[in-house]
Amino acid sequence: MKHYVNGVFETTGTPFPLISPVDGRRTGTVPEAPREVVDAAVAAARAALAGPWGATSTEERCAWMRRIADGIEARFDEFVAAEVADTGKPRELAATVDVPRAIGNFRAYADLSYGRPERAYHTRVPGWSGTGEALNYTVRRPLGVVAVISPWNLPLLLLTWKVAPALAAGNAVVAKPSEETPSTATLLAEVIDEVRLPPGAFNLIHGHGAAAAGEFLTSHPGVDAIAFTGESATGSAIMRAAADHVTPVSFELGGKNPALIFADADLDEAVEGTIRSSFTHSGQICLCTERVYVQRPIFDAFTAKLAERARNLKDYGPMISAEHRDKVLSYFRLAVEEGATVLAGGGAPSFGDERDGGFYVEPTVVTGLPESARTVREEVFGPICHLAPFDDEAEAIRLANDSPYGLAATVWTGDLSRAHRVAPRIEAGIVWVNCWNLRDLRTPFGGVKASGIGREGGEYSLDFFSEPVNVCVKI
Ligand code: NAD
Ligand code: 6OD
Repeated sequence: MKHYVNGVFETTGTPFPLISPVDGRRTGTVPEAPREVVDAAVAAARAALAGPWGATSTEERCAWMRRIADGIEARFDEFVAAEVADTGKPRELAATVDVPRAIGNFRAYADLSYGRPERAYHTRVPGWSGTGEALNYTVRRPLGVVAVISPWNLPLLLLTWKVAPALAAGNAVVAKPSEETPSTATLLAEVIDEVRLPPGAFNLIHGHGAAAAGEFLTSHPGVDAIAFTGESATGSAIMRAAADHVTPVSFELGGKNPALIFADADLDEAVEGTIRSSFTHSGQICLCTERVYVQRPIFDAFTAKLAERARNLKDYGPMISAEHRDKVLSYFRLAVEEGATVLAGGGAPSFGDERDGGFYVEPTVVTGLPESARTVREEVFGPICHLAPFDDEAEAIRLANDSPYGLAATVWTGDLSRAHRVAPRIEAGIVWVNCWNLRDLRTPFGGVKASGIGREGGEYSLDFFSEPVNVCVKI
C-alpha cells in the first residue's frame, strides 16, 4: 500500500500488517502516515486549489468524474478482488454492490453537479434609491480542503460516496480509508493518477484513527471540512477535534435499526427481507436490522421461519478482524447472560478448513430480552437480531423509536395506508417499506440522534461540500 500525495505515490511511515479476515494470514503491509505526511497532503490540497484544479469549470470536473468512473470500470475485476481480499465478503456482494456503486457514485455526481441550478431573485424595494430593484443571485463555491474518513465495511462504496461529490463541487480532498481496508482506496488513487487529475486535488493517506493519521487530519488547522462515516463514539471524538477550528462536519454514524413486521405483511417476503437486512455482509452494514418487532398473531410463525433460514445460511463472510469477532461473540454471550433464548447460531462456526483461522461468527437469532437489555440497545455490527412481539401500530412505533440511534428502519405491511401512517413517525433518516437498502443516489441519506449529523446523497452532498454566496446587484 502507498500514500498518494501531490500526485506521487510514497511509503513514508512505519509499516503495519494487513491481515486477511478469511484465514487470519498476513496479506501485505500498510505505511502508517506520520504527521509530516498528513501535513504534506493538506498542503498539496491547498496548493491544488490555488492552481489548475481550483480553476476548473463544473463541466471539466464532471468530465474528470466520468473518466474516474471509466477507470474503475476498466479495472473492475481488480477492484472486486481487492475488496474481497480486504473484507472477506462474498465475491458476489463486491461485484454487484461495492464496485458498481463506486462507479455509480462518480457518474451520479457528474450528472447531479452538471445539472445543478443556481438561484436568482429579482428584488423590488419600493422607495429604495433609483429603480428600487436589484438582482440577487446565489453561486456556490467549494469549501476548500476536505478530509474524508471512511470505515471498513463498504470501503470503496463509502469512500467514493464522499470523494465524488467533494471533487465534483471543486474541493481538494485528503482521504483516509480504514486501516483494515486500504486496498481499493489505493487502487482508486492509481485510477485517479492514470486519468491525470491535477496533482493535489485528491490525496490518500493510510493509517489508524485515534492519536494517528485520522486524528492528525481531523484536528488539522488546514482542513476546511470533515466528512466522516463510522462509529458514533468516533464521531464524538472527531467533533471534539473539529471544535478547535470550528470545522464543519458531515457524520454518518452507527445504528440499531428496527424492522416492524405487521400481521398483514406477506410472511415469506418479510422473512426473506429480514434475512437480507439482518445478515447481508454478516450484519456489517450500518443499515442492517438488529431489532425485529413482529405483530403478535404472526410472531411464532415468523420467528420459526426466520430462525430456520438463519440456521441454513451458508455463504457468509467473516467479521473484519479478530478484535471485532471477539466483540460480536461477547454480545452473543451477553445476550444469554441477559436471559435470551438463542434460536439460531450463537457462536463461532467450525469449517474444517483454512477459514477456521479466520474471524467467522454464526448468523444468530435471539428472542426473549427486555427492551432495556444491552443487546437490544447497543449496536453490535454483526449478524445478530433480536425478535420481540408487539400488539398495535402505536406500540410498534414506540418500540422502534426507543433507541439512542435513528439511522434506518424497515416496515413490512400489506396495507398501504398503514405504511404511509407509520413511516413518517419513525425517528430515522431512512425508512424502507417492503424492501431494504434499495438506493437512489438522489435521495437524502443519513441519521438522526446518535446516527449522524446532516444528510448526504444527491443535492444534499453537493450542499455540504459547497457554500452559497449571495451576490446582490443593484439594477
Ligand atoms: P470507526 O469509527 O472505528 O472507524 C472509521 C474511520 O475513522 C476509520 O478510518 C478510522 O481509522 C477512523 N478513526 C477512528 N478513530 C478516529 C479518530 N479519533 N480521529 C479520526 N479518525 C478516526 O468505524 P468502523 O469500525 O471502521 O466502522 C463501523 C462503524 O461505522 C459502525 O458503527 C457502523 O454503524 C458505522 N457506519 C455507519 C455508516 C452510515 O452511513 N451511517 C456507514 C458505515 C458504517
Ligand atoms: O448506500 C449508501 O449510499 C450508503 N451510504 C450506505 C451506507 C452503508 C453503511 O454501512
